[in-house]
Amino acid sequence: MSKLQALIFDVDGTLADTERDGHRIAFNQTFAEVGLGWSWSIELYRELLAIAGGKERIKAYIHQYCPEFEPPADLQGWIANLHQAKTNHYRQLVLKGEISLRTGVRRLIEEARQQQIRLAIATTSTLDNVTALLETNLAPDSPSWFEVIAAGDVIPNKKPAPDIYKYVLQTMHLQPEECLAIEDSHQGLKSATQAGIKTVITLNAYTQTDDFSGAALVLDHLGEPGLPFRVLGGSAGTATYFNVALAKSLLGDYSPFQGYEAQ
Ligand code: XBP
Ligand code: MG
Repeated sequence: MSKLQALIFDVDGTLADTERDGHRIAFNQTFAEVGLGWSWSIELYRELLAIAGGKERIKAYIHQYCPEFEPPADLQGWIANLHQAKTNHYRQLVLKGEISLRTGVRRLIEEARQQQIRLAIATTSTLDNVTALLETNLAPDSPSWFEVIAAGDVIPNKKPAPDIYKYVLQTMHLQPEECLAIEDSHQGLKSATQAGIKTVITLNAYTQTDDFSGAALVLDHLGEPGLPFRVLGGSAGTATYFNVALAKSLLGDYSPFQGYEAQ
């Protein structure tokens, strides 16, 4: 029996390029709505993405960039309300179809389902954001395709801490060696690998200069039969797009495709 039992997907930057034209826009819409005069440029947001979690990101921004800001007595409560408004704006963007899945994501998920590979999600983002993205872009019932959608504050320590991936393993009663994680960032790679899970990276414009040491494979995207991926780290043998057979080979399973070097 193959060691591969489950694929665990990150969301932001992995299932879809959600940050620059999604979350960042939703934050700015919210700041404008409440008259804060804050606006996160594409470049500033790149820096702020080093902080996982929207609430944590707002708090870090205040401390690093707003010395004149007079925090309300209940800063945590104030940030939570602001973040809920941001989540509402983000969901609207997603529900309008303004965020689409990345190359190969739908194909890989559907292939995994056909081959009874279990599916899970491990994300820092808010659960409502994830369900909106799945229902709008995959299928109305697609959240139920994932045995676990581990999101946001379900764990105390967000990525790069391993908590979110350990939560998925515990909930699914799986060992790390039975799973493969698909991520987009150094933070996500650290989180998954610290939980003992081999990790494939599909980088993006915000994460292309991240340190991906320790990744099983680094790709520009998952590819499609007619749209080969570029291998930027590790070895995919003769594969030109990421599928279940390649996932199995990365776990050292036998692969029907010649040329793979078991990792
Ligand atoms: C990326 C994150 C999230 C999003 C914003 O999550 O760090 O915080 O940037 O979403 P992922 P929230 O683990 O999927 O890459 O505002 O809901 O946190
Ligand atoms: Mg991500």
